[in-house]
Amino acid sequence: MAAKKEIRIGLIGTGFMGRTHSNGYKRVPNFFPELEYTPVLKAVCSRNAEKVQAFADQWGYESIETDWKALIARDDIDAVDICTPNDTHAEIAMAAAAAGKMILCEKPLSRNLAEGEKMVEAVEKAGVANTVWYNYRRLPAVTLAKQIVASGKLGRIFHYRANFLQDWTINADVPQGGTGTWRMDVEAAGSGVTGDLLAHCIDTAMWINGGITDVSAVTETFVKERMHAITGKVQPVGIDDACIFHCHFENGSLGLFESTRYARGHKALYTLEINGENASIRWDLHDLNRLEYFDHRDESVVRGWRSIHVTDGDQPYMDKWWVPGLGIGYEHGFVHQVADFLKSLETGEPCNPTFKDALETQKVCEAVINSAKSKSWQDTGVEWT
Ligand code: SOE
Repeated sequence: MAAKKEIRIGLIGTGFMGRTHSNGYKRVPNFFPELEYTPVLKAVCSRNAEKVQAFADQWGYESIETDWKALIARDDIDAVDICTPNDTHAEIAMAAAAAGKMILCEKPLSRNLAEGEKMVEAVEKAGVANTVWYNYRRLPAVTLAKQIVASGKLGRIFHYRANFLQDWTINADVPQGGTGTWRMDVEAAGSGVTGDLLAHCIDTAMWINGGITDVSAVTETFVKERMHAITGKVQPVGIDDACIFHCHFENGSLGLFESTRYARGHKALYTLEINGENASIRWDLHDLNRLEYFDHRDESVVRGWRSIHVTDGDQPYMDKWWVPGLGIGYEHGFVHQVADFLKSLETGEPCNPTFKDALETQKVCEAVINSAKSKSWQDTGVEWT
């Protein structure tokens, strides 16, 4: 077998996403042995030397850095993976692009559109491979949903509906800012559920159903003040705790989206449903290997919702895993993204969503926040190809 070409990874950030991405890099060589490229866990970076060393030992990184600029300056790093809070994405990505590194950036691309635009400009000017980790696209049932819609089985699409519900911030004692709770701080995160959770739903929606042209949104911040974990002061909360918006898609269908961190009992309930003139599909993250499908053209005596267990080798990604009937999990979306990224280096095709694609999601997020503030419909300016 020909020797593999190495892609030497420099990971920045050792939180939840640092772990999911590292797991992706580690699994790929075993399950995608045909790829020309293989990831090498060269260095991991985080500010605390002791903690980052423990992370390196646990995940098998060869070395550590405590300053991301030092990591980017290294000649033995080919690709920089950004897993740090949103307020650092732009600075790190622009420096990495200037240094000629490939970039894999955790979602959302940026805190806002202006930052995102600079990031897109930077990677395009540098001509470096880039991708954004919108991981749910690469769960087999979601990829299958995309393929079914693209095949035309649903006919004309009327409705796209998505929810992303959580309940972890109901307690007013949850602080804002700092490790683990930076998502609560508007300075670090850019927005609340809109950028953190609805961004996933928007990315999947536009991928499957095309561009979102205009939006009308309401947001709410239920707990108005929280202590800041870094300053220790009680400060106004600037993020949206909940957001509901409706919209038009370019194809004439209507969209309805809801996200909140105040839905008691829901930890990460991402659901989507698409209704077309002939057929409908729906999916639920809590039962992620299943895609439900209803086809009105079925003979009436057997017509009904089919529950498709997406575990067959003919279905997306499933030839890589076990045998039909045996499902996979949340973490596999990240494994698939690593594999697709490496494959894109072989083919020269972009690994979607690229920074440019993710900027379109950013445009919708920005229009949603502006709509809620101005209590008016907002055009998104999305250019979806
Ligand atoms: C927030 O709790 C969060 O971890 C998001 O940041 C992720 O993107 C989402 O996939 C799960 O929930």
